[in-house]
Amino acid sequence: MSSNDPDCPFCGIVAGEIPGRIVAETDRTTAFLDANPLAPGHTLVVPNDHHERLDDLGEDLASEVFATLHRLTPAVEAAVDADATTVAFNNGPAAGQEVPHVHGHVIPRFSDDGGAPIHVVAG
Ligand code: D5M
Repeated sequence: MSSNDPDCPFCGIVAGEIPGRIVAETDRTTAFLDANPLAPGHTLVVPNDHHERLDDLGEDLASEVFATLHRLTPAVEAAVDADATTVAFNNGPAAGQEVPHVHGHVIPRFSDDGGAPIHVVAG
């Protein structure tokens, strides 16, 4: 059984009701390109079920989200010939989380991009 929020854009992408550039899927997770990328190849990984915060996930689902991030990160890096990646979650509105559906950011980094910490805040 999956839980879905009709007002959530990421639930819409997972359900195929909102256009999304999906790059990977497992039974319980989906990865798609960020619509407002901080670097070429910026990808988001979400649990298919709607949960607002990381701490709302059961340990099994949290592990599956991390496993997808773990597999995807080198693939994203290779796809855009990046030198590194920033992998991050904004967990709650005070941390800059704008879409209330858990998502991990995979942001390609390049040796000439300055190496500054990225503040993963939309807008
Ligand atoms: O990051 C939310 C991220 O989600 C931000 O980088 C833009 C992205 N976003 C918002 N709507 C969409 C859709 N429809 N497709 C793809 N990407 C999207 P946060 O950590 O919540 O600040």
